[in-house]
Amino acid sequence: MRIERAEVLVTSPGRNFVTLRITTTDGVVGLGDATLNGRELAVVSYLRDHLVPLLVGREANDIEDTWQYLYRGAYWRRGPVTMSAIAAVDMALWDIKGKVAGLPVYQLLGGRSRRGGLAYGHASGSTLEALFTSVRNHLDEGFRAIRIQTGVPGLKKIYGVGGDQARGQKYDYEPAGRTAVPVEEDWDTRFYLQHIPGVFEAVRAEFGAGLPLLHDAHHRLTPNQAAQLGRSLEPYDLFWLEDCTPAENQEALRRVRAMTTTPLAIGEVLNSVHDYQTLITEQLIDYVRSSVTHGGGITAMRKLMDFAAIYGIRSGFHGPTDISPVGMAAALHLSIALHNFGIVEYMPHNAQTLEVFRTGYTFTDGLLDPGEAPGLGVEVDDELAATFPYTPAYLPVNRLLDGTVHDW
Ligand code: EZ4
Ligand code: CO
Repeated sequence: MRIERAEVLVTSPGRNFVTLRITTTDGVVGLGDATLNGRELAVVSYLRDHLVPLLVGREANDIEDTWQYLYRGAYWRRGPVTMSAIAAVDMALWDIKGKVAGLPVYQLLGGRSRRGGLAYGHASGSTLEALFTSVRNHLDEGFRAIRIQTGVPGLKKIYGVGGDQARGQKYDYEPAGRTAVPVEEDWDTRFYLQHIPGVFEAVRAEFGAGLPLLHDAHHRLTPNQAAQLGRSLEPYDLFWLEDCTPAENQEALRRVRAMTTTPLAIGEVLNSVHDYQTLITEQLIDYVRSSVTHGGGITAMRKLMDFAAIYGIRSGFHGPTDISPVGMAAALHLSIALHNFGIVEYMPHNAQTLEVFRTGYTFTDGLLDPGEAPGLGVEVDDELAATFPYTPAYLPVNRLLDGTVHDW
């Protein structure tokens, strides 16, 4: 069974998604997600101009060989563009293998390790009252673990805070703005560090000790600041503190780790096992945060998670709306199969996206399940996809109050 055709679909049903579709000589179709938020067309070119011509005629069954051929064969290794493109090929080939076998992909990865994957939702509010409303909405929707992000007095617009909701409203946080240049947000670490412990104290007082709570510092702190935050949050028993320092400096986590028992997750911007080598071997983190979409696909993420398992480190795959339903499905098949699964992020896509991508995964009693359809279990509606053309959109840029560019 050879690869006959590979096409790159770009669609923007509310936000941009890049999908690779591979068709075999037997007429089997596989889908892969290659969405890289704010740099989508770079991956489109990598796929269309450089990978598709290499794929046509290759044996569709040989996933590992194709992965190595694309990774080592490029000479230029790693990086988000390369790894997202390889991920899409990898997912599409697993999708095909599952369809040919008549099995969901998780069965090919060793079968089920649990009933479902614990998912967390992302609650936010500009004020405590708005945050509580958002938490209640998530609890009503069935979430059993919740990430908490809030406005900070003195700052206008910061990471992770969407429009305030009324009770019963669906959450619609979308960081990428459909603007020609990025919107700018502001930041002051002192204001933030002074405010956040009180937020968690209030959330615990309102919602009790049992609810798993998470928080994302979005790469903004120094190791000392991260250690201070981790210590000040210890009384509130976080499930994790995410991306506390810029992820590319693995050694920075040594100091944070030595100073606090708050569990640490890192890596949504990392895309290779080598980015985690020190983090894993020195046990500096508790959760691997990469997505299957940006981490080189199921093949690469399985190896990374098996490496992490030896050190007692678990998965916490990135699952924002900029991971397409195809990428989400791939993450769920892997999550359900891994022994060292921890939690998975779930930010439901909007209705238009779920018309373009018909999914088979389910969310019940706080748990996500990839479903039993052969392959990944996601189909794309071409004609509908084509009615949503690519629209430039960018993640925000962040500045300190004096105008200095800071990590967003
Ligand atoms: O900034 O998905 O944990 N989630 C996050 C996200 C990321 C965006 C980047 O595309 O930090 O909101
Ligand atoms: Co994050």
